[in-house]
Amino acid sequence: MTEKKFNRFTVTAALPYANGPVHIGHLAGVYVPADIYVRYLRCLGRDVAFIGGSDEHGVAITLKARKEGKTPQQIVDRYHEIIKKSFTSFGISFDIYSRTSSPKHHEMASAYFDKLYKNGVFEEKESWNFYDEKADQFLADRYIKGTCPVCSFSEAYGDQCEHCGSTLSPNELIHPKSMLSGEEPIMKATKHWYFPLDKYENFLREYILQDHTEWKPNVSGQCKSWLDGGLRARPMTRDLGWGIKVPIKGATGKVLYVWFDAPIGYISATQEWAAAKGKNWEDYWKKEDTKLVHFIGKDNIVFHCIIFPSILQAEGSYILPDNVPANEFLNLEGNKISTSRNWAVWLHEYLEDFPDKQDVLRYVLTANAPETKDNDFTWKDFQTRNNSELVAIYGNFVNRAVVLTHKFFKGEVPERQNLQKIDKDTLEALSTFPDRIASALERFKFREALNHLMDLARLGNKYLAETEPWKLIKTDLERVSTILNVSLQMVTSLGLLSKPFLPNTYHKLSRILNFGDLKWQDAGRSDNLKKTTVLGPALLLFEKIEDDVIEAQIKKLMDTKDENQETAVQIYPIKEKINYDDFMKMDLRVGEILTAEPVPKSNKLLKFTVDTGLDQRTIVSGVAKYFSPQEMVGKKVTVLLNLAPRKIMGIISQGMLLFAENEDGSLKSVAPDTNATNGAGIS
Ligand code: B3M
Ligand code: ZN
Repeated sequence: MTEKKFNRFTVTAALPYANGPVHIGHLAGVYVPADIYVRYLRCLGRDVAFIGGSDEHGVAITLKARKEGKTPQQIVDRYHEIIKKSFTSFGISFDIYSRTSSPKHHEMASAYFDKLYKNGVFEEKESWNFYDEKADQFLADRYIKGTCPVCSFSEAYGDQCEHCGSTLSPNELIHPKSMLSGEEPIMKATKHWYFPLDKYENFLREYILQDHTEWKPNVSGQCKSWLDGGLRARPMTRDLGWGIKVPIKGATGKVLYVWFDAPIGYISATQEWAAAKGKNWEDYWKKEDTKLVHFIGKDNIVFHCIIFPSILQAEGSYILPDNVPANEFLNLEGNKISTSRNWAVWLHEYLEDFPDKQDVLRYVLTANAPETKDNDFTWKDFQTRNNSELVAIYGNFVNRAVVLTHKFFKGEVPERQNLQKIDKDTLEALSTFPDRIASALERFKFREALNHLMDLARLGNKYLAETEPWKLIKTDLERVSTILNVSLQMVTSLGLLSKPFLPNTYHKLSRILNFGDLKWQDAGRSDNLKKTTVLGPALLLFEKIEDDVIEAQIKKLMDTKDENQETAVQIYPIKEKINYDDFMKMDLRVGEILTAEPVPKSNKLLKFTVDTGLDQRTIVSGVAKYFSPQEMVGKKVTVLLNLAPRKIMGIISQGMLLFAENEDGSLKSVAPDTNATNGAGIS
């Protein structure tokens, strides 16, 4: 397939929810790769719009507001500023960082909805939802809590049990309660406007699986499983007070679904930016020669590859995303990053603890990026990469070439003559780096591109190690002159090619080498630095990070874990008293696992066939994180036999297996010893 020629680039980065600060997981997953890509495009002189902003609607923000006794607007005002400031300080070079609570966005998103409505795109449907009579409002899934039907965790949300990870719907909860009034909610009819996603299956199959075979496998794979799982119409309105009012009659008290309005935020932000720059925003969203790229985390793939393109297609005048190079997740010290448990390295705190070390974190998060699978960030790895790679390879090479030039040639770039084979081979190798790096960047392979950059620094160190100019100074100054000239040509290209990855380091090198107006296109040449050039002072590019600094960061994190441990145990205060008869209603038996298998589209559930001594039945448990199917087969278990059957991920689960939860959240099976017979009663 011939590579399409683009004259313009619209690059978006996922709009972070304005209900908390940004952490290294966001940076690794979305913002650092996006920023590298746009800086690279700008190095090529391309016409780029880099669009960002805060996502300020949705239930999560209203929950945060309730928890803090603030209004949603106060919450988003606070975090929008914190996020925007930390992106700016870190060097994420948005052309605009807007926000979806802006009047401009409200106007754009409701006009977009209205156009689809008038074109008859939506299906109006009535559904039954939980309603809190005391609070006089419908309840979003997250506003309902109850007992999980899978693991009996008493604090499960209406959409998900955070304990066993099961995806739930509110009517599966046992004893649901409204988080607004604490009362048991009633079911009440409500009307919503559904986008007929099912009608876009053929379009999506062609758009994703035929027209864009170049998409990352983790992205197209997830899209294919969504398509194969069958698409269904999805409501694009919600019964919520906070959000963009639905601009049609009969929709009082309803707002646009956050995932309808937020991606349109990319468009409204572009309109805002273009107006300020005297540009035409439609060039960036409606011209076929514009390449639209969305940088996101894997949890946003369905919204950016399935729903948003269908909504764009339904309107008919927009281009479609040309690529969505989603990254996987970054974990922290072996655990999932968690905002609620404060298990994170916050960007604004990093900037306080490591002033002027933005490039170090950019480097580590790129070198360790979760591009194809989840990856882990550890502070030891951060220290090792800084000390063994940035200091010992990159900084060491630059420093030796510059210091020796100052020492032996008063800082003047010496001339090159009588090239030997090693000089010619090295300059030949130098000329290959720009294409190697550009090719990787064009394919969104940022780890690979950064590794090529470091290979250039490794080549420089190897060249100096093999030519040892410091030993020739007394005997062959001409040779030293040539060696340092070759080295400085390499340092110049290293600087030019570093600009997308390590912008601060690029600026330092441009001051050291005075290569002011050289461009990306000059990188790889052997004649960039002229003999007349006088070098600036040898600035320190990177400094060693000592053990005590890292130990302090690890301690800070582990203290958070200890706090969580305490709360983890407190999560289960003793439940309300019951009488003997209540207990005797439960029919607990000894059972045995006959078969075990994962549940499709869930990484938390296992489906068992259990021999209960009375029958063989299917039971679904949220234990996949702690047990493999293989290790469960043959295990004796305790079964709650007479729990009403529940439909979980489409599977009828007839009963429940009992597990004990350790302080760290891990589960252990509760089982009689092996000689108890299947069906034996437990009381
Ligand atoms: N606010 C980010 C998230 O899911 C979500 C992205 C919107 S991009 C239009 O955490
Ligand atoms: Zn559960």
